[in-house]
Amino acid sequence: MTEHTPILTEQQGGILTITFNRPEKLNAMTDPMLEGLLEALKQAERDPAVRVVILTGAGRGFCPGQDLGAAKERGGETGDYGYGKHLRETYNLVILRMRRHPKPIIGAINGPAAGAGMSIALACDLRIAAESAVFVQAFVKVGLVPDSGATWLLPRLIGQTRALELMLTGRKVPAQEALELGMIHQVVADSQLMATVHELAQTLASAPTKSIGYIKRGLEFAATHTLEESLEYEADLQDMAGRTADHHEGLTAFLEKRPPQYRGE
Ligand code: LHQ
Repeated sequence: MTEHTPILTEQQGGILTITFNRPEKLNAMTDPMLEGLLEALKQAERDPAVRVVILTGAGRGFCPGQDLGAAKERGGETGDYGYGKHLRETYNLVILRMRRHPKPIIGAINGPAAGAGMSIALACDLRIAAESAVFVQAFVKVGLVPDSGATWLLPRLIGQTRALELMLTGRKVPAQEALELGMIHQVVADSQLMATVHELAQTLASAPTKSIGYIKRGLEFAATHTLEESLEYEADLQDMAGRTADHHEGLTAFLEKRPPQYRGE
């Protein structure tokens, strides 16, 4: 682990933890952070030893979105902040890489997740939040619109009506309410967050990794396709899953009445 870098990575067994590291600004996003995040995600994709990714924030914040100081500087004197280009070249690549990532990504939401930081939280596959965490569709508060996938991800998790209310008001949603809305899947005491996340990560790290990647692909595909198309896609994915060593191990272990030893192959 290297200190003073905006993104920290640490690998323990099959678990790679990526930590946003600007705690004095609640981990507000800067370009070096976005570059570091993208690189860490790519590395996790390439490295067969990585079987699950945890995304979290250093200090008391998860990520409050774009660093607004850096955003102001971008505008300079012209008043053209160039957000569209910035999004296309950075955040959009991060979100797509997360959604298409072959390994499961767990968001350990340790504190405020706002603006594009909330979008990054929503792009994780599973979300466990500390009870003091809050989720904020902060965009409207600074005269912007939800980005980095928020318009696509949030209504799919909590429904159009509730998503719109949060986007129009920009109010803070406490972790417990986020759980009730279906935005996250678990809330735990702040002191229990990382232990709970690690327990889940450990389970996923000893699961059939390729099958998990195909499950993600299946759901992502089905979100934008018909039943007929999804049935076809499922059949293709099942063909691929059926050819993995882990499937062979699963079948053999079942028939030999012993626990399977999955190697992610
Ligand atoms: C921050 C930030 C921050 C800089 C806290 N920036 N310093 C737009 C443009 C282009 C591309 C990508 O996408 C976007 C969309 C966006 O993401 S726009 C940004 C949307 N985010 C916000 O508007 C959130 C702004 N932050 C807040 O509303 C609050 O900080 C929350 C509710 C997150 C947390 O409140 P508190 O727990 O009360 O903490 P705090 O406000 O005291 O913040 C602590 C420090 O962090 C403070 O710095 P300071 O030097 O005064 O101690 C804040 O200024 C700094 N900080 N968010 N986005």
